[in-house]
Amino acid sequence: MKEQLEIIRREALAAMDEAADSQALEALRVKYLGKKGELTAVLKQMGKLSPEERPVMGQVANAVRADIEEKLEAVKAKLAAKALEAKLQAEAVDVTIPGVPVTHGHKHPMSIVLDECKDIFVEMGFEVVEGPEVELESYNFTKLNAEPGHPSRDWSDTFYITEDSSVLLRTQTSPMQVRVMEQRKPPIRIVAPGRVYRKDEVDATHSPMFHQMEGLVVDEGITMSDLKGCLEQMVKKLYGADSVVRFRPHHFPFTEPSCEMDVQCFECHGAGCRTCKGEGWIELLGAGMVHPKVLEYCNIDPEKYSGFAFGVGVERMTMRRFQISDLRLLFENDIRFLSQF
Ligand code: 2NL
Repeated sequence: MKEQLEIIRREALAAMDEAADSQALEALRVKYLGKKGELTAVLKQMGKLSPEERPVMGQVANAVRADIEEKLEAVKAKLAAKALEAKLQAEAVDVTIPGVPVTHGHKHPMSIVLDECKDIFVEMGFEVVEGPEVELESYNFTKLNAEPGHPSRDWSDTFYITEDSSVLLRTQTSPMQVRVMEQRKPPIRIVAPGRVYRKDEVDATHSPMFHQMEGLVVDEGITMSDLKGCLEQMVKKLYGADSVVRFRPHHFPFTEPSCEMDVQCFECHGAGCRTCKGEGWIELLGAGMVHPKVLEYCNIDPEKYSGFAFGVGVERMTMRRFQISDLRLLFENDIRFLSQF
C-alpha cells in the first residue's frame, strides 16, 4: 500500500508540472483527490490493514494528500501569473506608433483684416461697439438725416421686416453709433463693425450681406484735419508706411462736408494698371464731418460739439489686402481657398 501511495505522489507531482492551464490542473485534482480519485481509492482499502498498520499508513496517506494539495496551490498561482502576463502582453499599447495628426484651423481672411483694423483703432483710443442687425427705421434712416422719401429708403434697396417699413435689416452700422451718441456724452471715439444688408444681386463685387466697419469721433473742436490724419494713419498701418492717400469731395446724407478716400495703387504707384483699372488710385472708404442735424437728433449740441465719421467695407479691404478678385470666394467656405491665408 505504501508503494501505491508513493506512486500516486510521484505521478501526481510530475503531472502537475506539465499542466498547461487551470482546466488541466483541475482535471488532475479530480483524478487524484476527487471522490472517485486514486488517493481515495487507496484509502478505501485501509479497512483491510491490521490495527497496527492503519495509523502508520494513515499518516503516509495524509502526507501524500498534503504534498499534492500544496503543489496544486503552487501550480495554480504560477498558471494565474502566466495568464495575467499573457493578457497584459495582448493588451499592450505600442507607444511608438505615430499619432494621427490634428490639423489646426486658422482665422478667416475677413477676420484677419477686421481684427487688424480693430487693433489699429483701439491703439488710437477707440472703443469697439456692436449692436443689432435688425434695426428700427428711425435709427437706420431718420436720425441719420435720411428723411421719409429719401432715395436710400427705397424698397428695392432695403430688406424691410415689417409692411409699415418701421423694422428692417440695417443697411450700415451707423444705427449703432446713433445709439451710442444718444446714451453717452462726448468725447466719443468708437468703431462699429458688423454685418449689413442691401438688396444687391450677387456678383464678383456685390453680396446682399456684407461687412462694414464704421468709425465715429465726437468732441469739442474736431475738424476735417482730424478726419484726414486718423484715416491716413489707418491706411499706413494697414498697407505700409509709404502708402499715399487722397481725398475727393462726395455726398452722404449724414455728413457735411463728405468725402471719399482713395489709396494710390500699390502695383503701379499711380501710373495706371489692371489692378486700379488704369486710374492709378483705388477707392477705399467714405467719410465726412457729422451733419449738424444728426448731432441734434442725438441730443448733442452742434454749436458746442463737432465730429467726423467714416464707413469702410471689410470685404473690399480684405480683397485688396490679399489680392482676391472675387468676393464670392470669401463666403463659399472652400477649405482649398481659405487655407491659403
Ligand atoms: C461708405 C460710407 C460712411 C458714415 C459712413 C456716419 C455715422 C454717423 C454719423 C455720420 Cl452716426 N456718419 N457714418 C459717414 C460717412 C460715410 O460710409 O461708403 N461706406 C462703405
